[in-house]
Amino acid sequence: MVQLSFTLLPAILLTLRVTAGPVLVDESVITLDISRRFNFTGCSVVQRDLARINAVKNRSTAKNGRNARAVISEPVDNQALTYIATVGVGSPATLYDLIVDTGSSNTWVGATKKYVVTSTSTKTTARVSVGYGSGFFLGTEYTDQVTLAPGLVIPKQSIGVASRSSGFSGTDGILGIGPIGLTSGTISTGQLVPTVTDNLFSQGTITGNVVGISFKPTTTDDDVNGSLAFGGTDSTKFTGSITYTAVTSTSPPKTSLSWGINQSVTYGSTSILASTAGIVNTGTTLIYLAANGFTKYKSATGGVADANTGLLRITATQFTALQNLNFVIGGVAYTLTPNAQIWPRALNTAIGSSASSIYLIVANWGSNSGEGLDFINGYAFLERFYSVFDTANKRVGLATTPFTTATTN
Ligand SMILES: *[C@@H]1O[C@H](CO)[C@@H](O)[C@H](O)[C@H]1NC(C)=O
Ligand SMILES: *[C@@H]1O[C@H](CO)[C@@H](O)[C@H](O)[C@H]1NC(C)=O
Ligand SMILES: *[C@@H]1O[C@H](CO)[C@@H](O)[C@H](O)[C@H]1NC(C)=O
Ligand SMILES: CC(=O)N[C@H]1CO[C@H](CO)[C@@H](O)[C@@H]1O
Repeated sequence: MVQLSFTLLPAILLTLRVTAGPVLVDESVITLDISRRFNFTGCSVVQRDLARINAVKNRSTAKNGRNARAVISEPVDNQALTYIATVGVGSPATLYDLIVDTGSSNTWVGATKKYVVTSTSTKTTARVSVGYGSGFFLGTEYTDQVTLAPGLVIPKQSIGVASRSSGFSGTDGILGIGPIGLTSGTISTGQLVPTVTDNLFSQGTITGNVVGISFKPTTTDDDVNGSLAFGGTDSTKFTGSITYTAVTSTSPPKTSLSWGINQSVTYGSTSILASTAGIVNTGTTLIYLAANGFTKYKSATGGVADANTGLLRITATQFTALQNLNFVIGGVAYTLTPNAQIWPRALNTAIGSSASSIYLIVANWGSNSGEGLDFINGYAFLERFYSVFDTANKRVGLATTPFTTATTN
């Protein structure tokens, strides 16, 4: 293993904890540490998640993807929980703090820190606009050199440069690592925009068109708790082996444009959701289940809706009686222990609730199953399992980690 150094310039935010150096795991896999940032302002975690997911759904169902306008009027303007990668653009590189998002595929900068034009910057004639539910950006498409880490350099990456954006206070834009199909209709030339992973792969920098993602549960609000592996998987971050499942063929809506999979859900021995399609998404904080499944989970746990947070609240007695929640994917059960089913208690006050209450991290998607987007496995799931987004083979991989059954809460 070779340790590389990656000097990070002082960040504009006092709260940004700079990440450790990226690590070359083997010949072709390079990992990049990402830091977690929690910034609760205004509306509930649930409102913010639902707005963002509706935007993903709209993007993947729209005929031509041109629905940014519908999203611009969306009043939700906050970010609750995000993972940030510090990415260099230009030469010499300016560093931008970008949200890592598997639910969108355009990479763009300029929301907070202004884009700095250098000798590697080329302005194109294309306009770009993307709506996220929790915000949007409009601007111009450039090509520029993008440096994710030493050895992970893309000389001519197509990136958006924002002239207007909303909902991205405290961050500079997005590193979109979703499937290329989600860029449909985002730029005025009508072309698709290859992602950073697509370009690293096509230029031969990485030998697999794959991103492996490791997040860890945490109880503090701002720290380095994740890493991205480009080109393969980082075996130091998971236990056992990775099981892959094909991206779902279910449509409509075209869940397969995002990272869609088939999954069934049980609580103890009670069936909560029969096998159906949904997505695994880093742009979502909680886990969402179709209304019919959520209702079963609610009655099985005894949770009551908490108006303040939008989450289910349980008593200490109900907590001790919680059973495992199992997500069956590709024939393998991925289990959330009772401890993994509750919101980090140390962050209760950060979401505007009482420190002594116990909240569940499973929330209501709102519509019944059968629509093709019947669950969203967000961070609450991804912090307990290693995930692999394999574009080349159109599949999603999952594995247990040292944190899968850890008591962190
Ligand atoms: C999604 O599209 C519907 C109509 O198709 C629109 O009413 C809604 O505002 C859109 N929501 C988001 C978040 O884009
Ligand atoms: C938190 O969000 C608010 C509102 O969006 C923003 O003004 C503030 O700068 C953000 N703080 C950080 C540390 O990101
Ligand atoms: C997913 O579920 C759908 C609906 O049951 C089924 O048609 C499909 O074959 C399943 N598997 C994949 C990989 O899409
Ligand atoms: C669970 C875990 O590994 N948490 C770590 C998150 O990162 C901070 C440092 O930034 C560590 O102190 C925590 O232990």
